Amino acid sequence: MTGVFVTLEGPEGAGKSTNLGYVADALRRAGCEPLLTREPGGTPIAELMRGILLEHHEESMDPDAELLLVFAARAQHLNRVIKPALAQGRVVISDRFTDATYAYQGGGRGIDAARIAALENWTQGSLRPDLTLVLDVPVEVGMARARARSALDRFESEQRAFFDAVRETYLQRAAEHPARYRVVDASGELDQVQRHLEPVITQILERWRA
Ligand code: Z5A
Repeated sequence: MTGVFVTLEGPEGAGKSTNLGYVADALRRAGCEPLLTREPGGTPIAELMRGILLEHHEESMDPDAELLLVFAARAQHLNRVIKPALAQGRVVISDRFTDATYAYQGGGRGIDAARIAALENWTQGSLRPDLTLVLDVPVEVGMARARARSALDRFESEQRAFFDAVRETYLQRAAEHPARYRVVDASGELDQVQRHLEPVITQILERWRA
């Protein structure tokens, strides 16, 4: 693998999509054309699985089924899109990846992290992101943004304790592995958040050129 694998994470309403565009534009101006993708999803088959995960259903989804579906979509995405692009030396930026599984299925649903780690190792082997950007917002700020934007999906309709656990898990993982994570305060005005992203953009470019 010669490319650079960057993942963007954070709770609801953190502004991942908005800031993904900002980072990508900055990279392009520097002559680097990143591959932008997302999870769940990123290929036609994985996008079908995303629909099942995000839509509301009359039947409640079993947490194990949810976890396995997340990793099924990831296997498709990783093998069809991410790995080939990294092999070509590209910068790949994924809007969410396995940290979201630890945060939502682990923190939110209460699934043991060891079970998630077993699936992570099985699906990814030794592949991990080179850099993970966590856009952090207090739950009430993020949920207010999500509500103002559109109808709430199956995850966004969860209770407050679920979102507290999601945020806490992200921050805990970032604290445990500081070399891979950059936590950016995403609660302020957009231009302020984007100023905090400048060192991250520099870091991505340095790795890409190395
Ligand atoms: N999920 C999972 O459970 N397990 C997994 O392993 C994975 C995912 C990979 C879909 O993800 C769901 O899948 C997700 C977890 C679960 N839960 N949900 N929902 P998603 O990433 O596609 O969904 P999302 O969290 O809703 O992401 P998003 O659409 O990218 O939203 P966002 O991060 O909040 O970004 P945004 O659209 O850029 O911002 C939201 C709004 O806030 C928008 O109107 C912006 O204009 C506004 N905004 C953004 N920044 C600011 C600032 N700074 N000030 C004011 N307003 C702002």
